[in-house]
Amino acid sequence: MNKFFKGIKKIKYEGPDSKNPLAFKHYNPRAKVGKKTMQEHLRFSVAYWHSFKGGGTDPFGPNPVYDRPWDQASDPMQRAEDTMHAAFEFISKLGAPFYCWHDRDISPEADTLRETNKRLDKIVALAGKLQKDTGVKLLWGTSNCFSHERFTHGAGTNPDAHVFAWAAAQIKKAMECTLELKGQNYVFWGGREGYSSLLNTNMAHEQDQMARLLHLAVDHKKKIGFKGTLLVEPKPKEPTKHQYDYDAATVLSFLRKYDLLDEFKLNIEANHATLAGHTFEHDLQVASADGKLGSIDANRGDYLLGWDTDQFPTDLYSATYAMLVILKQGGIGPGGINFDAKVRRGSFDPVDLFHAHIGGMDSFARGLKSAQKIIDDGAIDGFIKERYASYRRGIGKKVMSGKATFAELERYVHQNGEPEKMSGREEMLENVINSYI
Ligand code: XLS
Ligand code: CA
Ligand code: CA
Repeated sequence: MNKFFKGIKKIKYEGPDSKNPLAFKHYNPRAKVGKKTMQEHLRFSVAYWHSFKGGGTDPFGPNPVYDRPWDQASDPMQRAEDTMHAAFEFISKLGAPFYCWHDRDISPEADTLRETNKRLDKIVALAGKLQKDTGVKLLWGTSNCFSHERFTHGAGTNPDAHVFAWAAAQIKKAMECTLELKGQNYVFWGGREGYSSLLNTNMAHEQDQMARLLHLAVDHKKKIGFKGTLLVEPKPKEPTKHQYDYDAATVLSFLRKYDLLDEFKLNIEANHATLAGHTFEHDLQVASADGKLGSIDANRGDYLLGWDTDQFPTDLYSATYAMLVILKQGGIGPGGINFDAKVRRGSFDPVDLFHAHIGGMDSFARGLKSAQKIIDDGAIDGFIKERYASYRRGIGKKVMSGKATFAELERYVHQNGEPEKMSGREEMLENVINSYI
């Protein structure tokens, strides 16, 4: 396997002092942090679409600019096979344990669903062989129900039931392919499940439709014996004006309303959280607090740009805050940390894919090490525990046990007057975080 990334050897861990740009400085897969190895903690995954199918196009430059020798053959199936070989060469050399795909990234659509599925079967067989040869595993599969023109007005939320049927048929097959490749999760991202204008939209109906689609997916999961986790990935907008899966809190209440909460977890993407007006760690925390943080897309946005730039993560604070949430909930598995990220348009060389992933993996490795130390030292947790101490005794304990009444709380205030002021110590806590980074 040395065809598309010639001259690049397996990326090794060389330690923080290394000046080799094609080496890890912090990600040492076998090194232990706490009770697990870094590889077990971080479960890194490479996104097939951005890294192998993306062309670096943007709204002002519709023609591809990336140099991608594997995506050149005139026959689309040859292109798909070459791309699969390139992907496994890249992922093995990088040393990421996982990858993930949309059905239409790995195999091109044909004229009929029957023919499309046949193509998919052929490519899935190749992927299965390459997974076996390399040991790379499938973190998740998903269905692209947003690029084809039939999905212009949505997939599961389309006003036309014929399109709903198409989405269902496509998801059915993608779930089966995910099972075939022993995928550990299956993702639902509603790229066009929202609206462009309220003037032509029956919102309540569309949400009922979406819930129907997810219930059908749960039924099919059980029918085929897929044991992986079903994940919904929130995103607020773009290209739609509004997507129903706006953010973690919205998705959780949607799942609760439609009796789907037991069957799903969330895949939280950094950039989608910021587009929703939150920090990454906010949405991670919202999902985790409900026991529903299933997986992560670690790509970030640019705070000066209002769209989904899907950049590789390099911010050590963000990585540390993310790892704090993950460690506190006991890990991210069977989900992982997926780089749903693309190199910038100007970074068109294949080697740039290595630089980008190495940077992302090293950032999260540093985040992991800092977060573990912060937790081991009780540097933040001790403060938080103390802050809520009044709920573990006296009147607070009674409140939490559900035994206090309004009348009793009123009596308490009459007897005890004003509470003592307590500082939140934000600046001190920020300094504590700085001392670990
Ligand atoms: C796009 C989404 C997409 C999902 C998978 O913004 O992030 O890539 O992760 O469909
Ligand atoms: Ca994503
Ligand atoms: Ca994105």
